[in-house]
Amino acid sequence: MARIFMEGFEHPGALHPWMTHTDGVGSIVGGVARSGSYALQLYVGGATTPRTAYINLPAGVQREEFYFRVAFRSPVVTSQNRPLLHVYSNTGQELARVNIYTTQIQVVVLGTSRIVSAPPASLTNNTYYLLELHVKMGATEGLVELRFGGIPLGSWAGPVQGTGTTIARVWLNTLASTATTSAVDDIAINDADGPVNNSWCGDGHILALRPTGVGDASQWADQAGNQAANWAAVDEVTPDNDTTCVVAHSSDLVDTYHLANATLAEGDVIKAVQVLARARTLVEQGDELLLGTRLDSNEAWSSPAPLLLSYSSFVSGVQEKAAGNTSWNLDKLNNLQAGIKSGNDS
Ligand SMILES: [Ca+2]
Ligand SMILES: [Ca+2]
Repeated sequence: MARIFMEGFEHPGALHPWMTHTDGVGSIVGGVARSGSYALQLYVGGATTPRTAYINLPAGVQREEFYFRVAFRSPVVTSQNRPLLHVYSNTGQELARVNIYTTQIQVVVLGTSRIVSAPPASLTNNTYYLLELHVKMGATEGLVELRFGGIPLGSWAGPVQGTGTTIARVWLNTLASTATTSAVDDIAINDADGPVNNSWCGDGHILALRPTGVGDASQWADQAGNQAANWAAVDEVTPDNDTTCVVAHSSDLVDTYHLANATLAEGDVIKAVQVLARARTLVEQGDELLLGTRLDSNEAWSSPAPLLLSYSSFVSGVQEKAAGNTSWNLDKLNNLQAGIKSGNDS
């Protein structure tokens, strides 16, 4: 593990795996993206309760140390305290919180203000900024470090433990009280392990490449029977669930799809690839789905994931290396096929 999570919010209408606070705001919208076409919007809309969205990290990827990255923009950067990012332990305790003010950024560690810094430049409304936070738990030798736009803004060493043992939940808060153009995008989490992506996430853009053609395998069926090919049933931007979809009625059936070509700027590098799909089981909860990639004749599949009766989002493991443990490049990315495989039929 190293890059354990990334989210570009390129699936409008499908917030999962992000969950909203019980007062329920948080939607994937166009027009305010930093990368791709969509971003997560959080706003209050006249109420006073802060709006939040959060993810719970599965037990298998919880760690004592993470590097977080979030790009955020707000129409109303004011002198008022705007909590942006919260990091919680597995006992539900807030380990660290980043507050944004017009001229100040503050990190609160276990309830006490530990880092206070001016931003490198005064914050401008409706402009994206990159915020990174390093949290290392420790009863006495914990560490919290803050970067803004890639520039170190402060650190604090001391107890970062509380009652928990791992970092288990990430919250995002609204930055706006009334306007609707606040947004977050390009979220990434690295742990400290592995040969790559094992430290600060740095700048980065998360792009979606959707199916554009049939791949080497086409064993699923076009459920509606009204598409030119399987890939055309799974290429839409806003998921239409059962309206157009592919279906498998037995295990080990594979569909792979060629993807739209990516465009990179000079000097861009590809750090990781992940396959995302929306899926459900038709009959019995517990049927499984695998997600993977095919590059030339090399396939890489994630572990089987159990499906629910209603649609939800699934992601493959993050593939930091291409076939043969080689680095990704544009040629490999543009030859890559995304795949689905039916798992056990429970
Ligand atoms: Ca995006
Ligand atoms: Ca579809």
